Amino acid sequence: MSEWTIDTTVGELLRREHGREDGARITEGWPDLDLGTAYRIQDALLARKASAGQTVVGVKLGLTSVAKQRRMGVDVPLTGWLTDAMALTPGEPLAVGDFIHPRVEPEIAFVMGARLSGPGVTAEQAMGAVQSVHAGFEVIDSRYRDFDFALPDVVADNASACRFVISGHAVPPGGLDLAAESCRLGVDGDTVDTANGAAVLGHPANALALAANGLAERGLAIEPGWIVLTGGLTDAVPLHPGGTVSVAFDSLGALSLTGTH
Ligand code: 0L1
Ligand code: MG
Repeated sequence: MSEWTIDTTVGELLRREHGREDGARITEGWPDLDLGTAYRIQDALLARKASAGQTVVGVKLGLTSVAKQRRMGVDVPLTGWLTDAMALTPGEPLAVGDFIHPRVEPEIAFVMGARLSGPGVTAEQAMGAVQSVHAGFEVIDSRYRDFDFALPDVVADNASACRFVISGHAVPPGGLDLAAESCRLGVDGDTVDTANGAAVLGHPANALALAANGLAERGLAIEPGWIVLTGGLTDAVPLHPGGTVSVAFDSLGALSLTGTH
């Protein structure tokens, strides 16, 4: 690319997504790309998807666990957009060949009952706006080679968002201890990891508040009915054709996702 701009970056990220092709960091060619501009790229990418008929159904948080931040070499959480085209129904398989290098991570998901508008939203206020809590999976698929990026790259790339699914089992938030809520992640029937909700910034409500306050800086709020994916509880695992990733939570139930060709 001879000159990187918001428009050319959006075009390149969409080209990679549609062509199932990864590539180098945008910051290799645009080293002074800052975080504010990266979020403008993310919003411009969303506008292109909206003009193609997609609608926003929620927001995701990424890099909310210290372990994952260390592994990816990025030290702050970020947000990205969820659209209707990214939603899988429970039990629907993922056609792995449609993507670049999809990986799956278990998440605690919220469905919002009330608008949540920052700044200054506390975790308690955030939980008060939640209608129901669900077991979820996010499928991430970075448009960067080997998931290798700096923070502005991954923000521009809509936080590697690709697909997601939440369980149809809606649990009311009252009475749940989401910091202690534990999950067991399985691949093809073998347990590969365990974690609890405290892995997400100490409590998933902290992630929700952070998203509301971050969106407020861009004049945006979390709307009623939106889904919020609060961040991976464990490391993401690759999904292969014929393989199944499953998660079993204490109180939120179980979910599985199978890969096909
Ligand atoms: O949802 C996530 O935590 C992923 C955010 C982007 C980082 C990655 O691609 O691993
Ligand atoms: Mg995630």
